Amino acid sequence: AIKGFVFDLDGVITDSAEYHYIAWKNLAAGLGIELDRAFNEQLKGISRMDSLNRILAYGNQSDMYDAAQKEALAQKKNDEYVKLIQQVTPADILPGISELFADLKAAGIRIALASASKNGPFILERLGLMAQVDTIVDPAELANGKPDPEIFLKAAEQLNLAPAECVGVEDAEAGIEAINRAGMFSVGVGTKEAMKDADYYVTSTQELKLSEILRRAS
Ligand code: B16
Ligand code: MG
Repeated sequence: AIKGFVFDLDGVITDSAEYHYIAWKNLAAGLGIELDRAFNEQLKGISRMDSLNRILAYGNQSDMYDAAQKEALAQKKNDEYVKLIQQVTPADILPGISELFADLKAAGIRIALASASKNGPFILERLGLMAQVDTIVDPAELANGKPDPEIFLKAAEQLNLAPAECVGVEDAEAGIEAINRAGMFSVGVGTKEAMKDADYYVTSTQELKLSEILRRAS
């Protein structure tokens, strides 16, 4: 039986991707690299430093900065991102998520957060959802980012559950791969094409219904 749900944050609980995009776009522009939304898709679910590395590669600037300079660039992006997320309120919870959380609580199913974002706890706090989340994986403690299954395996461990007792919910292709490799039932939010490897997918968070997910997962 399913006893835990493991959620990605950005793109599933709230749309912080837009703020990541603005902050990366501005940083890249300062380096003479122009980013668009299509490219931004590749940054979803990817850690801060991996995102910077992809942007530098995209601009053919991979060898132009040493580790310390890259740290400074990543820090600069994060400073702007942190400023932007100060505006987050409970109104920014994506449609259907509050209802899903309430249904999970009522069913006695525990909730974990598996976000690559080091700003995850701050955003949950701003959304007013901190009290409803049972455990949060600290991305700073992970050796490998998504699509490696580590973050989802850690979430199951923190919930004291076997991966097979958990459902993972993601909007990124790398995230679905991570859930599948962890041995959880994967639920995707996105297009059919992007979510082709998900065990079950919906096109918007509004369609995430506990009864339907449990029916599919069993
Ligand atoms: P930070 P998720 C991810 O969140 C974002 O999708 C990704 O764009 C971001 O680079 C990453 O978190 C790291 O975030 O710079 O705040 O530590 O989708 O895993 O919830
Ligand atoms: Mg995401």
